[in-house]
Amino acid sequence: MPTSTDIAVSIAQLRVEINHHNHYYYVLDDPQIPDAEYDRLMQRLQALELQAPELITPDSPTQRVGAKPLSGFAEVPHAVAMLSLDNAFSDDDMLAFDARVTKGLEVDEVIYCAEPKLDGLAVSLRYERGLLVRAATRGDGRVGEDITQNVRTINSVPLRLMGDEFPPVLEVRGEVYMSRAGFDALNKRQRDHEEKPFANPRNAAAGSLRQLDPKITATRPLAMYCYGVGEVDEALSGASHRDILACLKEWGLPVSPETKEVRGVAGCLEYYHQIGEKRAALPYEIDGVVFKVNSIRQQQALGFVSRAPRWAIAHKFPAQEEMTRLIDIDIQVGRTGALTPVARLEAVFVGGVTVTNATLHNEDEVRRKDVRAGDMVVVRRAGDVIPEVVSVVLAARPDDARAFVMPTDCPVCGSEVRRAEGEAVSRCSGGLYCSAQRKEAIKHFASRRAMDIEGLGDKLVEQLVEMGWLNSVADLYDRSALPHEKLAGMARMGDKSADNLIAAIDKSKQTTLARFLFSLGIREVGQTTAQSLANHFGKLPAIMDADEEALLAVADVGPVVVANLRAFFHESHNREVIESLQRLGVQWPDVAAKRDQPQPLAGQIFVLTGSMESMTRDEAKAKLQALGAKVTASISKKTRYLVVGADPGSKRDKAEKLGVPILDEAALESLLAGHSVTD
Ligand code: I6G
Repeated sequence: MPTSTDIAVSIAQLRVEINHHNHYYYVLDDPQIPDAEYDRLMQRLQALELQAPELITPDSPTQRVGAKPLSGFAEVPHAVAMLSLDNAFSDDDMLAFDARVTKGLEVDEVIYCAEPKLDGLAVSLRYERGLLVRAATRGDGRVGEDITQNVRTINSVPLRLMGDEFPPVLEVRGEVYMSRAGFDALNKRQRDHEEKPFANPRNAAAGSLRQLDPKITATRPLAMYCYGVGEVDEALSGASHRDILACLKEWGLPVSPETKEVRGVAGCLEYYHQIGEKRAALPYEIDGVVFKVNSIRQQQALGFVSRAPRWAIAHKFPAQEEMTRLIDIDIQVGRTGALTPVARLEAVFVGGVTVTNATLHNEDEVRRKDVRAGDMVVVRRAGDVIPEVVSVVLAARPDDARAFVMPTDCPVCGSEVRRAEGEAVSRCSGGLYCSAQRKEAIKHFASRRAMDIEGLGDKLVEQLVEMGWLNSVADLYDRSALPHEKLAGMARMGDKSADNLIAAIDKSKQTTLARFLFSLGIREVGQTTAQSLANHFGKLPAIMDADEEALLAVADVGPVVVANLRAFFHESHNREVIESLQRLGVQWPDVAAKRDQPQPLAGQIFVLTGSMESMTRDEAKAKLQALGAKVTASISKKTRYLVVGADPGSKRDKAEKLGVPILDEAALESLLAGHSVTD
């Protein structure tokens, strides 16, 4: 029978151990033990605390969630005001800021500390003798709201600081945010429960922090990065902002790994452009970069103007959301006949480009957002993502706004529009009779990842289809259907371009089975599935005639893909097109079917980054897949190898952080040649 002292000792040890693993998992992104082992530690602690409830303290890792719902948020005055930042919207604004700083300090050049500006919510954490006692929103800068119970549920926020070097009173300022992946998962959950999804990660983070019931906040994937301090009752060691961040990190607080010292305004602008390029690959949204004069002495010399420091500035990226008028809702018919409602907009500059169209996804989305022609809408364009209508500004709705009705006939070919039960998408039933579907099918067929016909751009395909000269992909290879003169006579073509295009078409005749299958544009058959089918069956006739059971035996192939494959190959028109293509010279070597081929990389996940010299990334991917490997776009703990070419970008950093082994091009070639590599 353990004594009460034994229990107290075990509890103390478990708390230290769990806090250590929390820090590695949530703050350093570098888990040290499997999740199941962590869960076991937590369960053991819970069991011991149940035996000795008098030993439960507020900083125990079991106590993150558990507080009762509040009836409202109490006010919290900030001992040191939470300031705002001045903004710079251009390089010129940055030059002007730097000129003010250097002039004020009477120096030629300043060292700045740079870090991304997260698109989240500013909060202040108050630690007393290392314990988290209060968390508050910024509010109006002088008085915020008490959100302690909610912030306690954020796993990357320590309930107790690490070590014992921290000042007795320490207020830490930072930004609470939601990662993109967390946001997507939350919105999926919201939709599954028929609840309203959030418009963007910032709104989701704000909504989650302002929950009166901390149990709800605990289910929300929030995180935090700290960027500075408020009230501190002992001078912090260190002469620079960077030193302060290093202290915060040492005490277990999360600090952005992107933080960097830069020299002068040139260094600031370089950092801004580098982060801008990395922006879409970051796991969270940012809306700019913050630059701070690094030396604390220089910060003090510069001081403040009204409510912003003179020594800091936020260099903002172009806004990703703007308001504009929705003129009308058009219908776009895609390759598979899907009818997509598209908003035609009054031109608006958003996310760094002028946008005139934005997707509305499908009929249900239009209804859910209640978007009507004539409305003022919020348009979002993030990175290279297709612009979308996020929401309607209902207060600005005109009396004559027109509701959307999905047409019953295809606006391009007049065929009946059908919406299958349980599906969100309405489709034109015209198949390749519909010129819109034909255009898209041919564009897909010719695209780089499919038959790779260089010089056959989208506009040219559209014109050729409209002229009635290109009715099927087989016509591309048939010089009697599409002779040199016709091609040369098209807008922006001529003899030379027609020659080049015909040479590119001829070159594409030598292809691979996987590419050919992918180029057919069968629904849900992407590159990976096409490669799996090619690896498994080796020959096209075997795929065309495979029954359901045989198809289901292929990796990555489920009932939906089986149904699509069977429907496609059942269609006599499709078989005829394939026959014509082969008759006109399209060919590929048979692949050794899976049963004859070794799969030494089966079950291993690879990620490719950077450009390679001896092969393209697509070729490397195909070769890896042929050996059974799975090739994915993003790195996780499950990744077996990251293959890096030249200019690898942020994936390399992530791999190093997660301990994923890295292969260079030579090692990849050696692996593909059947040699083993050492991690
Ligand atoms: O709102 C903010 C975001 C990020 C900040 C900030 C920051 O540093 C990375 N820094 C300061 C000093 C302030 N607001 C006032």
